[in-house]
Amino acid sequence: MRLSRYFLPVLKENPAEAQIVSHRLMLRAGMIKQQAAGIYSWLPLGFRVLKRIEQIVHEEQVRAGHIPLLMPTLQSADLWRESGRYDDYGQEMLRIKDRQDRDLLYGPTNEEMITDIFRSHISSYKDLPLTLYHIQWKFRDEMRPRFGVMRGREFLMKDGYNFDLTREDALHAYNRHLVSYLRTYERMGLQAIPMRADSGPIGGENTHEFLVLADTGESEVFYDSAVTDIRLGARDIDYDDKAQCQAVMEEFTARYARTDETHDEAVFNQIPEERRRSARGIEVGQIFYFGTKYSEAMGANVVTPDGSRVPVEMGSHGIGVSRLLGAIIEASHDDKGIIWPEGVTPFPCGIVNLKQGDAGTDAACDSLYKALVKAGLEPLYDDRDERAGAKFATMDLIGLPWRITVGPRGLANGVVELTSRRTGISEEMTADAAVARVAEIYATV
Ligand code: 5CA
Repeated sequence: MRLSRYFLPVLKENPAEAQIVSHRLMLRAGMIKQQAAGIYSWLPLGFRVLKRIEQIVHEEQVRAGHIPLLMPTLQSADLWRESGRYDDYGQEMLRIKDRQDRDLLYGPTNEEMITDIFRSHISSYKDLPLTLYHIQWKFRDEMRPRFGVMRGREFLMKDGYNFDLTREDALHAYNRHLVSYLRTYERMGLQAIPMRADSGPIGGENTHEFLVLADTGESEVFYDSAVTDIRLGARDIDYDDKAQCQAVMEEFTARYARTDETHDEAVFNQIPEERRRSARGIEVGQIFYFGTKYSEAMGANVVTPDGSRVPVEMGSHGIGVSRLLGAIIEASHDDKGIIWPEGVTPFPCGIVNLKQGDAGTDAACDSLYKALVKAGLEPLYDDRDERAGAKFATMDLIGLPWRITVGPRGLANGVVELTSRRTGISEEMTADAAVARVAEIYATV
């Protein structure tokens, strides 16, 4: 993409309405535009990151054996009357009437609808286990939408639902989700710690929230600092292996880590004092096991091997896809702008032409551009007729992890400059070597 032809409406000034750094940087980098309180348009740069995040979520869900589908944003109120949540959900639910005066709602979550799909088509244990998920817009009429995409009213969520015959199988689904979420967040360059939480309006006895530690987070959390030392890394996971998933779940949840809702001072105080931490965090996901809460209310039953009929065991599992953009920026920025982890960056690298209009640098940038595209690494090429300083400032603000700078002096020596956004370290090398290096970096992402 050539910047001269792109739509990147960066802001020079700090927008007054933004209270936290991620919101400020998303507005300044031209990623989003607010359309109403908590409702945003995703401008091209923000949209690219959103799609990258969605892609990672999809890949890790499919790897865990979960099946994608797509349910609508609008739902019939009747379904929610069956579970009893139409009245319980309160003012967060956006209620709508159609021209026939029928009650609809903009879905805040999909337990009822997925249970309806299940009961319409499945009635035997032979079709279990089954986990279905989608990535779809939700609406919650939050009392205080704020911090940009962090607490929106309209927001993108991945929500998945498992159906199992037994409690043991449903707990395996819970563990499988926990492991797949760890991998998902790590691929985005994030450490998200599973913490014991409260199940709120979703219900159920077992629930963990995934928290990214950040001073600007809305949740208050308490944990044993040892939890921050563990990583899933590249270990091989067999998602069908119950014992393995259970062992990973135990490894990541054995230590004290809780949100304020479940915090227990007496238990917390048993941790050695130097490891006790209280901090703030951003909730980027939550998993729930709630057994037969919805299946019983809505008559989603299955025939067991011995011929009896039982309500299906269920859980639901959510990732805050649009919130993740804010969380990643909170965790990865400096005073010049965003620093995207390679896994989610909108463009793998930028090209800066220091002397636009110079036949030599223009030709070198063009051939560099083509070589990167050929390697599957679409660059963002700043081909505007601007000062070098302005081009660098834009690149730093939008946070591409790698930048290749092409200038007449370097070209005279046959080199370009490859710069890491994270470390600021630059290295001179031939254009071919720079392409090879960037390709090598992304090969492992
Ligand atoms: N049905 C369950 C799981 S599928 C559910 O709705 N869970 S949830 O309420 O915890 O939401 C899942 C994730 O969506 C949260 O962890 C959070 O990351 C994200 N989320 C929730 N509310 C908002 C909001 N107002 N703005 C942005 N993201 C949100």
